Amino acid sequence: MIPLFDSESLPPSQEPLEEGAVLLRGFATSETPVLLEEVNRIAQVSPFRHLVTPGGYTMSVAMTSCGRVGWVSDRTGYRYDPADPDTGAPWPAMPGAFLDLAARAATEAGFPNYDPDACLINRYAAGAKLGLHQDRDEKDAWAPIVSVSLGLPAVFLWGGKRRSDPLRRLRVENGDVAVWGGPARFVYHGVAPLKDGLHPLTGAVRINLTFRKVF
Ligand code: MD3
Ligand code: FE
Repeated sequence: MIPLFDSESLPPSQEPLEEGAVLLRGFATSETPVLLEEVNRIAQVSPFRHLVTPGGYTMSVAMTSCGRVGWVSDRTGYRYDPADPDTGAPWPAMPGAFLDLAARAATEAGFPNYDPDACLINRYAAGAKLGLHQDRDEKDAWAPIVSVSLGLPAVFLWGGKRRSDPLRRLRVENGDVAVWGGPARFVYHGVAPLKDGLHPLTGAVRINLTFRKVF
């Protein structure tokens, strides 16, 4: 098979980003077809939707969740909710393949015994982006966020502890896993607007899984 994106054919490698943060390139490449099947099953129960921010903007990224709680936003604020507000039902359970991958990646990054409560699933079409933010609604301020990239490549914008800190740009692609915890947990980050493209597994989109220890 001829890889569409060069680094998908490279062996896995570890790239330290800063203390508490590491990019595990290719860590999940062999698992991505199974992960995407699970995403599709989840989305049949809790469909992707464009959430509205408290400020009244509709997000360009479409989202769903699985696990004990899901991340939601509306005009009243954002929160983790045990029910999907669109269906009224609990979120789909976290698949075993998700938990297993997240725990292995966290261990590799120096965070053993990782047991996330939630996985937020983000879907990016061409032009979709995620503005600079911190993830700070989770109780455990040391436990990492584990991010798994699926499908089209993207550019992470990754700054420092202050919003005004300079940004680095980090290209990530199908099968790359990033882990941010401990001293790197409250780093400002975002995703640059997705470039058009076609990926054999996802077509015209990028999917990102972010695992969180919420409680
Ligand atoms: C966490 N999603 O859902 S994490 C999010 O590609 C989110 O959809 C990104 O940020 C996405 O909240 C993937 C990227 C990231 C980068 C730097 C971080 C997460 C980080 C630094 C500290 C903590
Ligand atoms: Fe985030």
